[in-house]
This record gives sequence, structure tokens and C-alpha cells, in this order.
Amino acid sequence: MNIPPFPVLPAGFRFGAATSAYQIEGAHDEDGRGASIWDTFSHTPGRTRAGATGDTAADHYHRHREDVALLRGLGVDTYRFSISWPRLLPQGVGPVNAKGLDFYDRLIDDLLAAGVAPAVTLYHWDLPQALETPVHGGADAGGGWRVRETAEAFAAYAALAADRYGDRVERWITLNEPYCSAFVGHAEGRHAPGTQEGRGALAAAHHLLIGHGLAVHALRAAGVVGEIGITLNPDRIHAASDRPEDIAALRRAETLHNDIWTEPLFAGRYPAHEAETWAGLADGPWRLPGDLDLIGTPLDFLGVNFYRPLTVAAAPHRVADPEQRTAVDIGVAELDPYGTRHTTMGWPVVPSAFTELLCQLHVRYPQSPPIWITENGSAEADTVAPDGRIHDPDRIGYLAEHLAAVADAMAAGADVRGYYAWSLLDNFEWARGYDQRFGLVHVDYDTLTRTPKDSYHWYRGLISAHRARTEEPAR
Ligand code: PNW
Repeated sequence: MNIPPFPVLPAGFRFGAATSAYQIEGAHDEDGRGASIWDTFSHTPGRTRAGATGDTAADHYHRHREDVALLRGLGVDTYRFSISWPRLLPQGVGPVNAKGLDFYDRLIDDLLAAGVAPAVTLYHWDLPQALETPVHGGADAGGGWRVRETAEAFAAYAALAADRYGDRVERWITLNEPYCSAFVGHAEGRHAPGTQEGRGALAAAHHLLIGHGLAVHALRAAGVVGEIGITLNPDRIHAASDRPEDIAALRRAETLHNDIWTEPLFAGRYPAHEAETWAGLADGPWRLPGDLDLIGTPLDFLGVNFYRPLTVAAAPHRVADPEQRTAVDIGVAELDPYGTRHTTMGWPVVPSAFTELLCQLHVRYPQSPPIWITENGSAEADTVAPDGRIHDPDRIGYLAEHLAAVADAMAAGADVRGYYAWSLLDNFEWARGYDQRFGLVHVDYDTLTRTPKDSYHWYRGLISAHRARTEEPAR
């Protein structure tokens, strides 16, 4: 096998690995945890591949010591994980579950003892079910992120976590990929809560941003020592041609995927092409005076998740009446002109698009904060060799080329501080279930045995070579 050379990153660049609670923890009904919208969704027939659920997942809740040992062995500077909101607050608001608080206390202390800095995501899609059920009575379509009360509940949860862990967490991420929460969840319907809405999805987008802004204030008010940011999945989008209709489709796709997040966060305004994209659906009564100030509260970093580029072309709307359209029915078709390299997710492998994306963000928002790559990685069908080793050369190639793409963007001026590989472990890949494997460490779902893959050893080698090259030798 051809092992790619280690990409060269500048001194001070930091390396990590990432996971999220629902994807790895399991123990869905233990120690007082409440249900989340992903429990409900995954337990609904037909929603996930082969009916997969996160009931057991990688059983991290019971095996966290072993997983921290894997992180220590990997030599990462930092580990990004998420807190399960319904483990801390089973009803989303109100009574606190002490056993849930204790779990993350132990995890954080174990990480620090292993020399690994904790980075916490507060919301990686597992909304307490009690908040989704329309108890607030705020909107016709239901509760959850469609109503402002959920943003306020999120801030109270953030304050609780900040109070308990704020002295030990190096990096706080309010939301993971609000695009997916709002639009994959409430418009495509492929993720929880699994609906296909227009206004509801756009209201959710806005309330996610409000929740983010309120949480930033709650974290700052609690005096946390760590940096505070948000993780987006901004897309590098290409137009299928330079025909005017495809350029217009590109504009709409950028509004949906990128600008609805980055413009309020970093430019103090709603996106310029909303009316063209959503025919008036976006500018709803859920937007209140003062919201832009709240959403635009300055951040310490921007988290970027990147997997693959998109190419778009103009296409007919699926539904003619704008009032009846979902928020993703924007007259755009996605094409894949990227050739033959794809991961098992079906995603094209195009590292140059990563460089382009980082440069584009840098040029468009010169005042935005430094970037952390909070996820990047590849799903591969790994082969187990007769000697029990797990060979994943495609994953090694993917990581090497994407880290080199980050280095290229930095050479062009992008301010990137570190990189988290997705993922430490094979895990519950949402609607795709368990046959998409993103881990540096293989998980046998029958025995829950962990086996580091070749990519784990490669990444460890990269990190130690980076240190040897960039750090002063000890005298
Ligand atoms: C990101 N989609 O997710 C998430 O932050 C991770 O939890 C996830 O495991 C990782 O990327 C790999 O997929 C996405 O279907 C998952 O559109 C699915 C979609 C988008 C992003």
C-alpha cells in the first residue's frame, strides 16, 4: 500500500478527534436520561436504515474509560464530544438529573488526566422530546425549534453546563450544523423530527440562531475559561454552468446552505437573496427587533465541518405554490460531476474544494473569528486482514489530502487553528445507521470491541511528527 506523506501544518496547529452523544453513548434509558427527538425518530419504523437506533450505539456511556485511553494513545491535543441535553435535563427544562451531570464530570476529569483538552458541543441534534411535543403552544406545526421558548430553554441548559464544567472545558460549541437541524430535520425530513415544512423550518433556523446567541451570553455570564463558538457546515458550491439560470440557482443554494447562517452571525444582517430563494417565507413574524444583535454576538472561533462539495443547476420547483413548498424546494438540482472518487456515503472526494471554501470564508468575512475544523473524515468499507488488523487506506488518503488542503488555505491567508478528525469511533450515522463507518477505531457492534484501524496509527504518527518538527526539544 502507498502511504501518503504526512501533511505539513504550521507550529501551534492542534489535532483532535470528534464524536457526538447520540451517535456513541447508548444507555438511552439509563440513570435518568430523558428521551430525545432522535430516540423517537429512530424508533419510528422506516426512518433509519434497517431500523437502527442509538439505544446501544458504541456503548460509550459504559466504556468511556477505554475510549479516553484510545484518545491518550492517539496523542491528540483535544477531544470534541457533545453533551446529551436530555441526560442533564430529562424534560429539557426543570429538574436536573444529577447522574447525567456526574457522567460528563468524570469524562472531563479523565480527559484532563490523559492530557486531552475537552471541547464540548452543547447541541448535536438530540433535542429533549419533551420540548418537541407542542407543550409551548407557540406555533401550529409543533414546538421544538419552531418556537422561541426552545431557544430560551437551550440557554438555561447552557448555563447549567457552564456552571458545572466551565472551569475545565477548553472550547465550547453551541450548535453543531444548524443547517441539518433546521433543514434536514424540518424540510427534507431525513433527520429528526422528520417533517417537511416551509415556514416551520425557517422559524427553526432563526430560533437555532437565537438559541446560539442566548447560549453565548449564558456561557460568558458564567465566566467559562474556554473559547466560545458555533459549528457550521458551510458548503463549497459550484454552479453546473455559467448560464444565468444556473448562477441564480447557485445564489439560492448559497442562501440556503451558507448565508442564512453566516450573514446574521458575521455581517449583522439577514441574507440578501432570501426573497428570491424562499418567496417571502423566510421573513416571518418570528423575527423580532434586536435579534440580529443577539445572533451577532462576537465569537472566539468558527467551527467548520467539511466533507464534500456540491454542484447545483436550475431545476423546476417540486411544488408550484410557494406557500406550499418546503424550505429546501428552492428550484435547485444537485449534480455530481466530480468523477469516480467517492466514499461509501456516496460523497465525492474533492480536497481542493476544502481549500476553496476556507479561502472564500476568509475573503467574504475578513472580520470573522479564527477557524477550527470541527469535523472532517471519510466513511469507508474497511477490510479486516487475517491478522485482525483493519486496513483503511482510503481514509488515510482522505485525511492526508484534506489536511494538506487546510495547509494550502492557511498559506493563502486563512486563519485555521486546529482540526478534529471525524470520528474517533465508528458510530450511529443517523438515518444511515451503522453501515457507514467513519471511525479511526473500528467498533464490532456484536461485541462492542474497539480495534484501532491503520488510520488511527497513521494519525498518531502524523501528530507525533508534527510535534517533533515544531516543538522546541526539551533540554
Ligand atoms: C455531520 N445529511 O453530519 C455531523 O455533524 C455528524 O454527526 C455526522 O456523523 C457527520 O457529518 C458525517 O455524516 C451530517 O444527510 C450527516 O445531509 C448527514 C447529513 C449532513 C451532515
